[in-house]
Amino acid sequence: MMAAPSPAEQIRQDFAPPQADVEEITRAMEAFARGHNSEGRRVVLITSGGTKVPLESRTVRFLDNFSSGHRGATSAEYFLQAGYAVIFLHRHRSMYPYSRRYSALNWLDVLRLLPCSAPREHRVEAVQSQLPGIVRVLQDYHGMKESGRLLPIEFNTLSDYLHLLLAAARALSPLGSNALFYLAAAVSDFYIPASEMPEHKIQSSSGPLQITMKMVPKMLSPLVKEWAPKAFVISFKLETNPEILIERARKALDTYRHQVVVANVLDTRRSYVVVVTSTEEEKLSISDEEESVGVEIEDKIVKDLTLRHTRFIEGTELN
Ligand code: PAZ
Repeated sequence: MMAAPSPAEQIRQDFAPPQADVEEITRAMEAFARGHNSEGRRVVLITSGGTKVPLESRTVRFLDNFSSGHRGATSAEYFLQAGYAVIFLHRHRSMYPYSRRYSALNWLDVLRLLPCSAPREHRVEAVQSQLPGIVRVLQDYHGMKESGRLLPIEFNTLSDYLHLLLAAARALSPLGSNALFYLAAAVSDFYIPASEMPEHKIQSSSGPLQITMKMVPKMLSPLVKEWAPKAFVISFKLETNPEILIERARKALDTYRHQVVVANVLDTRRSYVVVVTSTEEEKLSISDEEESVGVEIEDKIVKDLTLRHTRFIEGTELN
């Protein structure tokens, strides 16, 4: 009997070649990680946003999910604030650190034309009252850019995501326990192998659609065991039923043997999470009062996790 392919082989065999230039991005991630590590800085890989699973190879239709990328983009800001260098692996057009605060704006409503003295010339001005907190945000954004501590990398499809996660794990592996994986993206559990996917648009004239999807290989298992075995790894678990949340988070910890699962429920994910480890369940929440003054749950999550990461590096946090 033939052995089942490893997740890395399954990705190469079953998925369309990535649209992203994985080799070039890998070199950029390696140089980024090496450079910051040599300056004594920890490096976090944040995954963020949902994934798009094509149903046809010349894709007209795809399966998507709800994730906006808010968790990943917001957490990236707090990791930068905590002194980390951040590789931000995010879905194209999902939320982005700093600009995420204004993602609901229509820019044309924020900009105003000012007449100039020269005929037919105009200047453009932003209406500051429509951009709450913009001065501070601009200062933080430009400060972060000058520091060179954010490496943004985009993915479009599930295939891109899987190839880039593998590449990122290999780039961060040499950092040992100084590397942190913060896997907040909502990744599809199902896909159609490239060899079974129709090339052209599925015709509605053929009647109701029945599709069979395969399980996406679980990347956490080889990540923890082979690709970056010394790193501090945090996965997220989302459920809609609060009653099974902790049990599912514990199951993930037992299966993959990584350090932390951050458990959250769809409807309450902005104000309540549980940080689950093999020995603890730490509940983090945002009160109405905190919310009214702009406190964000990601601030608490990142504070909690960076402390655990320090203890992990020092060997005082349970592995
Ligand atoms: O991206 P977002 O801010 O809208 O949502 C965040 C989240 C719920 C996707 C994240 O916290 C999470 O739980 N990610 C893992 C989802 C899962 O695969 O279980």
